[in-house]
Amino acid sequence: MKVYRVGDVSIVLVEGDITELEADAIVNAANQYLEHGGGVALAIVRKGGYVIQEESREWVRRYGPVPVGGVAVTSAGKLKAKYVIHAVGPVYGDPEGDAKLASAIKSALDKAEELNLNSIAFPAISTGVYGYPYRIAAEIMANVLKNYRYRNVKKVIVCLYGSVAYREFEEVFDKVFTSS
Ligand code: AR6
Repeated sequence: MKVYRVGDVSIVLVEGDITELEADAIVNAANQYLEHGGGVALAIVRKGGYVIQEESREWVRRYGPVPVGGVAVTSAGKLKAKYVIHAVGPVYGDPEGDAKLASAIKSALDKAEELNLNSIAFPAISTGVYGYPYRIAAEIMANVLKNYRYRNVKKVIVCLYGSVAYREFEEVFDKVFTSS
């Protein structure tokens, strides 16, 4: 674990399973249809309960597919969190992908602020099925977290699955958060 600071906000890098974390919201790495069939999405539904999948389908029925770079919110079922914020990242190779990944992260923070939350936990969106290299995803995330205008949010957890992902994010975060 490692803690960085942006003003009075703590950015906490941890290695592990995001479904185990205590935070007001956990972010899911979702697809546009909120069909949680693999990766961290499936882990969230397995642990939190099928109610998360059902509420996700209801969200899509009501509002249509989530745009890439956008978010949707459901309850968190049996998870410790209050909400799951489903963020849709880009597939690696999308020419606008980097901007869309930044947008997905920023939109999740905006939603947390809108819900008046204190803490939020992110996985490494787009670095699994969607193929982003950890390093690029880490640079994009670090820059969004560094420049965001936080209001209520005081703690952002970034949860990496496995030591390879953790080390890559740590290297990038060390650089981005220690330079001014
Ligand atoms: N906790 C934290 N991180 C995890 C966990 C976990 N339990 N499980 C996997 N990861 P992915 P994407 C990491 O594929 O690339 C799904 O099918 C994983 O190692 O979950 O945005 C969705 O439904 C990787 O670093 O998301 C979409 O269709 C990161 O989470 C599609 O995949 C993201 O990997 C989204 O692809």
